[in-house]
Amino acid sequence: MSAFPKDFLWGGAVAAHQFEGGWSADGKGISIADVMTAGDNQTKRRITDGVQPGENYPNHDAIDFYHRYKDDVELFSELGLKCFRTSIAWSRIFPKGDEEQPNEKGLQFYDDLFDDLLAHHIEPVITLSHFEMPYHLVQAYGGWRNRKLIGFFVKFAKVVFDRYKDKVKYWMTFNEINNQVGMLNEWSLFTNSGLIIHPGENKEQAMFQAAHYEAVASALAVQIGHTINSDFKIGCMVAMGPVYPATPNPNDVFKAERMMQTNYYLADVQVKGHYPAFLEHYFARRQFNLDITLEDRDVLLAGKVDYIGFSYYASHVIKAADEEPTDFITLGSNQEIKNTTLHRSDWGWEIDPVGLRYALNWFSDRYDVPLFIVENGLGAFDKVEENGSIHDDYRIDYLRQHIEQMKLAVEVDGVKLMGYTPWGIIDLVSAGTGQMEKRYGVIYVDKDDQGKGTLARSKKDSFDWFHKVIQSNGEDLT
Ligand code: P53
Repeated sequence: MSAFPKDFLWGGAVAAHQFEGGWSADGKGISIADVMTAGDNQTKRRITDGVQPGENYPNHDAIDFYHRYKDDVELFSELGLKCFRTSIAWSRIFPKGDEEQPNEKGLQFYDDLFDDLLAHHIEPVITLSHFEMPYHLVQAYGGWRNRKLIGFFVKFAKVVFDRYKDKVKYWMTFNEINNQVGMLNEWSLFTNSGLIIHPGENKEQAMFQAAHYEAVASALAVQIGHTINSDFKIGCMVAMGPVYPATPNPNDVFKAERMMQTNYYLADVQVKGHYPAFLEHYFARRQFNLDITLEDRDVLLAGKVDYIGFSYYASHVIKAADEEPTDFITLGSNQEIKNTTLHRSDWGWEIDPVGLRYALNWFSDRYDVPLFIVENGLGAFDKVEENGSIHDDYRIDYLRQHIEQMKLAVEVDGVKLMGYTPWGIIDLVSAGTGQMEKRYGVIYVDKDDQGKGTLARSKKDSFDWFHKVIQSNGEDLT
């Protein structure tokens, strides 16, 4: 008997802008991902003022799934996936974001894709907004700092809920909605919310305003979705990076607790339907001028999500500064230190399988809704051998160790878990760095950081391994 229920959703995860390509195909508009250049471990991605000639925009062509989806779905089927998590590129449906009528060709693409997945018995799991809002909404409205964005998003949600109501059951509203809170940097404000901070503007206030409008939009989408099809399961999606104290010094322990709040405050808002007390108090103390109305509060309460989707890659270790008063967010004083008990990926992300069990228990203790691990994985350089094979035992080890801990959480700790979709099941463009060579996939794609390659797909050793894991419902991890 398996520890996992028989309908456990083994799958793979991606996001439209990171793998579809076809950035201007069939009427698609420019998205915020289309104005981000390639970077690497040392070089940050730049946000350009519109699409500029001569720049390298890796998301424009990505891995060209848009034109190759049939072959790729065949591979997913061979892998044995029960579900496939992707997003709907908002700018395929509403190219500028504020149109009256949706773009039929964009809608048709996802009809064809979902039909194809369903024909292969693969359940689509769909994120509505995954770092890819129409760029026009940034230019004309200032992104999510503008309340009008709620209306545009809700319209988009309604159109796709209506259209795919008989094809898609599992939805999520905003991908890693809390990244902007935890990172509070130029990249996260732009990718999460389309915010470009004006000189002199209080970026923390702008971010909380944007996150609030997103939470309201999410709650409205949940309500509308449930009226369109009462079987819909609509979740939130948060990035979970457990924060450990550097020492048993109570100041470090409390600082770590404060940093944890950045992980979960938006889960509180979306699962419980209201802001946590520490944050209401923080807003007042900081004298933020936030547009949060009584009607908004009713909406939040009426639009609670059905489950928590979350990403888990790594944990963090935090040290309190001596003279610093510990508060919810302390700008520019992020004393993250290395965890000497763990190994790191080539990109410096700490590898902590037990942290996944910790995260599952943490969520399960705080919230009474099922959980869904919708991202987890190892970004690594892969080497293609002379004969074309790729021996990615490091990736197999990573996934195996995380699945072992996930299993303990289910079997021993009683965590209610819906499924597991490793990130970037097919190699794709990294969100953080814009690289192709930060690879997560069990399927290799022949393309490098300069954009060169045949785009041919091939199976890594992890492909057969993961296939066996799925076939045995998580029992055979050898
Ligand atoms: P990449 C951190 C930094 C950037 C994006 O990340 C992140 C995280 C993790 O919290 O978010 C997710 O590609 C995101 C995906 C992304 C994946 O992590 O920088 O939802 O879009 O690709 C992995 O290695």
